[in-house]
Amino acid sequence: MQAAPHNSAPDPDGTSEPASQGAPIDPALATLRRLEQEFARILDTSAESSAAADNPVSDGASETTAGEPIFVTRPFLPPFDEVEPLLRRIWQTRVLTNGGPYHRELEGRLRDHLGVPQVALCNNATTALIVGLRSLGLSGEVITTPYSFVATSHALLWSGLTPVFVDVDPRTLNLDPARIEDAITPRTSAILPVHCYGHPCDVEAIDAIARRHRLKVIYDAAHAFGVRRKGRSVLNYGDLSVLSFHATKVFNTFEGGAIICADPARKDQIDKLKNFGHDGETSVVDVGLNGKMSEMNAALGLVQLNYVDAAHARRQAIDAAYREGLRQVRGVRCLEDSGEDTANYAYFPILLGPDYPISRDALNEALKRDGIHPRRYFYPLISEYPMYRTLPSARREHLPVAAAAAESVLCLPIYPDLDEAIVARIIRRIANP
Ligand code: T4K
Repeated sequence: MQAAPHNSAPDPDGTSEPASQGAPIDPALATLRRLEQEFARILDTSAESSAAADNPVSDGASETTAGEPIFVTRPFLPPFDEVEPLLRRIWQTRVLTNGGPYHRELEGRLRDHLGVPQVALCNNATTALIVGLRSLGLSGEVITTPYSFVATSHALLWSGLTPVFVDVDPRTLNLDPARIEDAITPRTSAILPVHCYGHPCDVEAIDAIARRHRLKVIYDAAHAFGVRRKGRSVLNYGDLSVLSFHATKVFNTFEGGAIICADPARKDQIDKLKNFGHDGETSVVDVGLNGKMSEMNAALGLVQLNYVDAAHARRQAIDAAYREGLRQVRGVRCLEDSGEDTANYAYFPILLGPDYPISRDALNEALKRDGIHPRRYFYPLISEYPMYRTLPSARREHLPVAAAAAESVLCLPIYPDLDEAIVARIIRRIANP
């Protein structure tokens, strides 16, 4: 944890008097500051300084030190002292992988934490998608979104499946259910939607279409850890959901992922697929791969889970501060929630309209000159990469909403220990480009 001394942010535009002198610029920033202090207390400073000494990624010299770049995200790390005993245990037992005790414990804790029936841990979400697709026995075409990280469609190509791109809903930037049925052909076997930025898809509409046409649904839920809708986890929709625990995600195990499913028999099949297809020492039942999570990653996950609620509160406060600060800025639209009752604040995308004074790319460059590094997630569209662009469904005229979003979106920095003064500074810079 970076226990940042407040108000030490560089202020290249020289307009930061209120925040840089310690007075928050609005109530949302005041809440953010309070939670920042609570969060620092939760993460006990002695553990923090040993972590800082041992690991440059958690360097106690905070991002608010003048000149340090501020990235779109910075992985959360728990106090190293709390991880160490679990690592020692691994050294004692020499159980390093292949479904060891930490792996089993983390699956159980995640089931409870997320409120889902079955969790199969994997080494990352990309492998988990490939394993999940294999488990469903798909063939032919799969309907998916072009507005995502490229791993979503790459998993289809690795599985010998053809992506069919369908445009997104302008309100949520998730796959638009109203356009799915037109894309269904006799070759369609499944739908692969993405809960983009952690905002749920229209899961009821998608599941109804899938039932009508006897299609499988596998949600790419890489961004959707902890998201709940109508009182239940969004991961409980469809046949499968796939989570990412990559360093940049709200819950990280350095690298990692998981497949969520309802049925113990399906989990058993997935567990075999992620272990080369082995079913016992001398039996191989399918063309599996190595998708297992190691004990080291699982141990880290167990400690991380103790901090997800505090980290969530900080993300929520940062989200609120951005929304409040950008509310009056002409030409800036903050993407709204899409019906979740628990959001996870994984990303903070803004969309710049024609009435914003400069282009998205010009703002991106201006922020970078100030040491702030937002990201254009998701630009370019997946459908524009060379291995996809010749597909008929990749034509831009079929994907106008996604194409417009890719040209106008900027994801602002959001992570639990992002300093309130930096948030204020980003808001000011966007308001005065
Ligand atoms: N489906 C969806 C919808 C996804 O978004 C993703 C991954 C996947 C599937 C596949 O999940 P995994 O197989 O990875 O589990 C990042 C991530 O690498 C990728 O996991 C993520 N989505 C995607 C949206 O973003 P990059 O190339 O933008 O990441 P990178 O390395 O530039 O990191 C962004 C910033 O984070 C850096 O500027 C600094 C900071 N950072 C990053 C890392 C890795 C750190 O401070 N420390 C770190 O260790 O792709």
